[in-house]
Amino acid sequence: MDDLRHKYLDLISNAADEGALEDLRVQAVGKKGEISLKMRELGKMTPEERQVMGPKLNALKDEINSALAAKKVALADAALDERLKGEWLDVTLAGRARRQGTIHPVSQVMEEVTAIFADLGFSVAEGPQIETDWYNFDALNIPGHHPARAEMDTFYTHRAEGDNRPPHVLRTHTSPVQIRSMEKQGAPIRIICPGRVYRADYDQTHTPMFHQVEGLALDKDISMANLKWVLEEFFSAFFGTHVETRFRASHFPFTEPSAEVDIQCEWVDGQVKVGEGNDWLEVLGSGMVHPKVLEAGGIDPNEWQGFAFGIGIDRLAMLKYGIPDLRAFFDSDLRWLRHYGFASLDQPTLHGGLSR
Ligand code: 2NL
Repeated sequence: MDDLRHKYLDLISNAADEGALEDLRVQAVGKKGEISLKMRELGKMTPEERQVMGPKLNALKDEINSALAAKKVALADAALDERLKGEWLDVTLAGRARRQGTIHPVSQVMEEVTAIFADLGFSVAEGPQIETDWYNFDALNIPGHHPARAEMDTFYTHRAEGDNRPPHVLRTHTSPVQIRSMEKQGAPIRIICPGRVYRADYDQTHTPMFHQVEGLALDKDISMANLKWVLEEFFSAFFGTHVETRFRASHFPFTEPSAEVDIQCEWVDGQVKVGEGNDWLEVLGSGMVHPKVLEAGGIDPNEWQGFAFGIGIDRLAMLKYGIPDLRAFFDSDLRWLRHYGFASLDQPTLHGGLSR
């Protein structure tokens, strides 16, 4: 009995893993194990022998089972310790530095423009970039033979062969958003419509996609005088200095009368400076909304009138932030974006002087 006891307690304490431990269990207390065989021999003993040997064998079996169970727990603990050592990780270490992205000058200027016009009582309206030719042209009093409709300027979508409906177009201005807004909310209305527009044109100063913001104000008695005040207020806030405007008579199909608007500027060392000075820079088109356009938007031109204007956001960004080349705007060159981009938390507010 003592030999058996020492043998198995030794083997158990030296078992290397759970597999070895299971082999030992089978070998000692399994059905055909050494201890089990001894217990079977009890039957051949005298009752007196049995009375002594029975309890001793039972006690030995219990002791071995306990040793097996204790060793199993010890092995599992050791395995866990080993894993924890290998997988240990210092969660208090500083993270790997990652470069922050920047806000594109176009996005920055859109936010600035939106903030200024919000202060003047205009809300923002948005609409689809793929339009029907009615919203993009007809509703704006641009007839079928007008040069703006010429294939070279407008991107047309594809129609299946035999489908003779007029194709959709990539909007060439954000005016369709204003037609949709007039239809939806009627007059009075004061909105600006910023967004992407598309024209088939690519050179030093034109990209096939660019950004525009149009404005629309309709009420009972809105005049060109209100337009001039709103635009001077806008440019002065945007450039952070008093800016005079000059209106020159012009022509657009969607306004009557129409005016092109110049802002006061000055050339210093080959660079244009807005405000002050005696030079003029053309920056936008505007006018009183044409009665036919009001009608297209479901508004009675005998009751309502107002102004509209359109201005290029990309060029505003170039002017304000001294960016020389328009095409670089859309190259996604990270060096350019880091140089001309804005910190994401440096958002424009009127009380913060818009930026910087
Ligand atoms: C430009 C400047 C302009 C408008 C856009 C407009 C929109 C509606 C009605 C009337 Cl819904 N006008 N927008 C007005 C004048 C000029 O864009 O230089 N365009 C060629």
